Amino acid sequence: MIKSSWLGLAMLLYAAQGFAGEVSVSDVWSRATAPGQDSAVVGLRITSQKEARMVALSSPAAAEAQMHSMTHENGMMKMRQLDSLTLPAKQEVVLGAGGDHLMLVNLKKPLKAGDVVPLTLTVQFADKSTEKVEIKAVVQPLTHDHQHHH
Ligand SMILES: [Cu+2]
Repeated sequence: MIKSSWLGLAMLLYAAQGFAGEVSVSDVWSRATAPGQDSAVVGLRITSQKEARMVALSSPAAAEAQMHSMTHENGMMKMRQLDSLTLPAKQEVVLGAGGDHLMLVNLKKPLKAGDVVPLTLTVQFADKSTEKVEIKAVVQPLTHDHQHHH
């Protein structure tokens, strides 16, 4: 009995961290929405053992989930939707720390601190095979210094 519940817990942790085959994901976060805000940034750390590209993502929490890049042009912050994100082999890619990030667009309801938002990432390898990675973003409190304007 004890053995099986430990196994259950281990499997739960395994799933929560999003380890699936070649791709591992950790530190998945989003941020509570301000009143009237209907999009939210998602950050994470992702490592693929083989060279790959993130080609799609989706979440039941939003009408759309997108990959974005953020650049500064003429003193203005600009976000651009990306078709894919490159994942070099065995190299951790950090999303959400000021540059490339994921974005939930047209949220079905506001995000509150402590909410858990499921997402599905689709990663494609050089041989065109794909892997789906199920992850869960933990919603952090809205703070001033991390505001992400769209
Ligand atoms: Cu964005």
